[in-house]
Amino acid sequence: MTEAPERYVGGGVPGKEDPALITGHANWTDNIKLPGMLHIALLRSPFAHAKITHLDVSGALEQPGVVVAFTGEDLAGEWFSSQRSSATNAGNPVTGYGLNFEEREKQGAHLTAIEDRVDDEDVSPDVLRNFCAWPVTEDMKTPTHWLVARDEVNYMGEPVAVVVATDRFKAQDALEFIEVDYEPMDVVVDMEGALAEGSPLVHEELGTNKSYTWTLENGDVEDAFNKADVTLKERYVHPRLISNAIEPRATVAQIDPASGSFTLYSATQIPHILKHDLSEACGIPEQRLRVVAPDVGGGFGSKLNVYPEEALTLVLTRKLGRPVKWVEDRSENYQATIHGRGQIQDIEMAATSEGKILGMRVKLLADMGAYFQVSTPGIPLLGRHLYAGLYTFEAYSFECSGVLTNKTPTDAYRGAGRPEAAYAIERTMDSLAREVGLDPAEVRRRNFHEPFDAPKPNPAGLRYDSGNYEPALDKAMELADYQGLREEQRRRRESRDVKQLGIGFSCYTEACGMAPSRALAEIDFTVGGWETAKVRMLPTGKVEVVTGTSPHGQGHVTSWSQIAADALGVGVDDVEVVHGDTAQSPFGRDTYGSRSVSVGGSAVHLACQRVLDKAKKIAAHMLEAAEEDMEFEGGRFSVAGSPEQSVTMKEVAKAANTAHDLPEGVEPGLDENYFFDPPDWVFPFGAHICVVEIDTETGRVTIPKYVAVDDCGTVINPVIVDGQLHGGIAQGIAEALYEEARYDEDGTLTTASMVDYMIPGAPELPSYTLERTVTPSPSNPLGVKGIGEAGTIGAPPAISNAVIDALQPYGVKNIEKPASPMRVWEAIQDAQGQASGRGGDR
Ligand code: MCN
Repeated sequence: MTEAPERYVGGGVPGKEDPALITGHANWTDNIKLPGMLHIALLRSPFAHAKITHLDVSGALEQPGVVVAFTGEDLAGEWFSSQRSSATNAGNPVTGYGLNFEEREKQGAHLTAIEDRVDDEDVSPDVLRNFCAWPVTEDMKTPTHWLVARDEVNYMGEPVAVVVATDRFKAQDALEFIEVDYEPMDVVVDMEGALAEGSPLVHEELGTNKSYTWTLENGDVEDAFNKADVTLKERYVHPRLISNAIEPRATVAQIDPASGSFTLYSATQIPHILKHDLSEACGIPEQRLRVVAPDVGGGFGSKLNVYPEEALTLVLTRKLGRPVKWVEDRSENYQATIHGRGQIQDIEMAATSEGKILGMRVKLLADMGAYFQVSTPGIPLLGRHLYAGLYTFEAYSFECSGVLTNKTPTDAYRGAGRPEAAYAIERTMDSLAREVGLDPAEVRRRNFHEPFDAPKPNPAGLRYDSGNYEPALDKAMELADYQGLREEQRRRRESRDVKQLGIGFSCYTEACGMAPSRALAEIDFTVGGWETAKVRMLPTGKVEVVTGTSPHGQGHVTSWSQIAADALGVGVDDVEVVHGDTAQSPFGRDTYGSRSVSVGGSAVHLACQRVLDKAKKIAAHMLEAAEEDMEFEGGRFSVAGSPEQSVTMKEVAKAANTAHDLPEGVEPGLDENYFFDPPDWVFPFGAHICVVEIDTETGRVTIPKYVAVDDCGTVINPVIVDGQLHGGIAQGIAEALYEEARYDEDGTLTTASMVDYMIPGAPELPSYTLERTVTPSPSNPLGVKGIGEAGTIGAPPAISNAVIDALQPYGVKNIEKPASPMRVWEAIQDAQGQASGRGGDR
């Protein structure tokens, strides 16, 4: 056993999983090669809205290496059928379908005839409505979503047909030989247009493009506005974003014909949710489906989903009896993996002339795209209570309408609903500061909640766990040298420097670790908020931690090892962390919403406590002492007052395992489980200050300084936390200055590749100054709050505020995201034009 330091938690233990990931030894889904494996490629619609009038896949069948091809109509009977599971149960699932694969392959036959196709009437409408786990209102309109289109396509990139071949490239090449005719239909792209009288409909059968309207009111908003000295009205538009994980999606499905069991490997964030949903969708008994998330190269929310391709590989392996693989290419990633954001916000604020907020009205339009994925309708609502930010005031109202459009479905992208909320309130705070003539830091201070260490409701009625906001702001201002920056700004303004300086603040909070489960029921989220951990002390004193979380870049192996090593008094390298395989961790709620440390890390800690409690009983028995007299330190139990009477954890583990002499009633083994369902969410917060330099001749924005002081409660691993902030802030900078998924009026994604979709690289990013304050959370035993999304939530408003601040001499009030050189330059030209009476000519 390695010598354990006093405490690992809080130390920068080097990433245990990193060497494999950065030296080419990771096990990506695309590395999986199974004997007899087939590959699929999907024909995708080039139209955003069209009827399929003719579709014939037979041409593809004649191409080299092609085994079979299917239309959506062919596969319609594969989904959501209760009969399907009984068919699978009835002996060999391959022959159960009457498909003798070898024979068909020899004949090169077209397997479109499916004997037991299920009639539409037999398909439960509820499950057919897709994988959506979040019906947000009772009257929400949910489009029917066939995983491969049947007679109509509703966004560019929607799957229309699938080719199965002996290699990926042959499958891809054969797509060209599929005959398909489309009859284009009117396209709905813009949300306000979608809601206008007489707009074409995305889904005729729904009779409207509005899926739902969700409202909330807390306090007397009318009164707040009536008595206000100052009222503000702002509009912010959040373009769609594409998550661009380094590893695109990939999936391999394998059937074991002998047992009728299935294994699905997927580059997913959610193996457990996937297992449940696919078992229902494909009619595979849950106990016969194992889902494995091997090493996963990032997700940023986009892999928190259940996708048609995962279901397709599964039903095709069932049909064909051979392993089936699909690997996404980058253009598919742009068109057919969910997009994030896509909101129009109308924000009103009422305040006194001293800058004290009285009330807020928030009205959103949220772009759902053409169909619902797992959380599509709920994502904008994740921000519903957070538009109040860190501030206290009397009255708040919120309304959000989900709008269907002929575009790729939206869903969670890093922050998911919370960045939009933080952006709106923090931009509005700067507007308020300008309106009442206060420094932006001062206006925030005047509205902060007083420090609190027990749950306290915010103006929207949501309880924050703990908070102390001013120290973070003070620290950030000190690190940024705020006074010095303002002086430098004044100097540049006075000298009409070409490069103007802007200083932007963002004091954000966010909500992580959605819980407890019964509260999720109240917000209609149909999954639980708990997490589980199993901790086993092996006979040699080593430790195995099985977690229900599923890391894809967040370093859980390292963090969970630190937590377990501290709790059990072993070395960090004595702990093995197992994750991402439903056969090893049958229960879990996976990784998203920066929930893993507060819920999953806490579950590890609590399972360790159970191991410790049992070990203590055994140690007391070994030492012939009372259990109450046992002390535990540095991996050793000793008797209080007689430290020489002691046994090590390793000795206890061995005794527990041999079970030769255990106390009466104590079971052998040290193997404990914990399901942790936290009492509440956690609310990290922080203060970010961004300094921008704007070249007023070109509109180019650069960031010479970025300071972030974040508070995520107790820190488990400062190096990982800094890494999460680096990545998160980089994505925030991307959102504020570079990235935007754009569609033309025909619903064609015009930023459909990395050439057109501007992802910033290292040269565009600054070196960050990071600091922390620590306000422990009362919602979990570790006192931790999440950090995985904090940077992405805190950064965009700080950057946009800095851009607007730099352009104050020109009177610019708003520039839509991303503040590209063209937009900034145009705003300057417009302002100058107006100043010289030339306004309105561009
Ligand atoms: N941590 C810590 N101390 C704290 C808080 C967190 O040491 N007080 C550590 C944790 O132990 C964990 C890491 O920071 O190792 C992140 O923990 P947490 O904040 O709980 O977030 P999750 O692990 O649940 O990760 C999800 C979050 C989300 S929602 C997105 S999106 C995201 C993100 O994490 N996507 C990522 N970070 C990402 N990082 C990478 N590399 N790739 C992605 O796709």
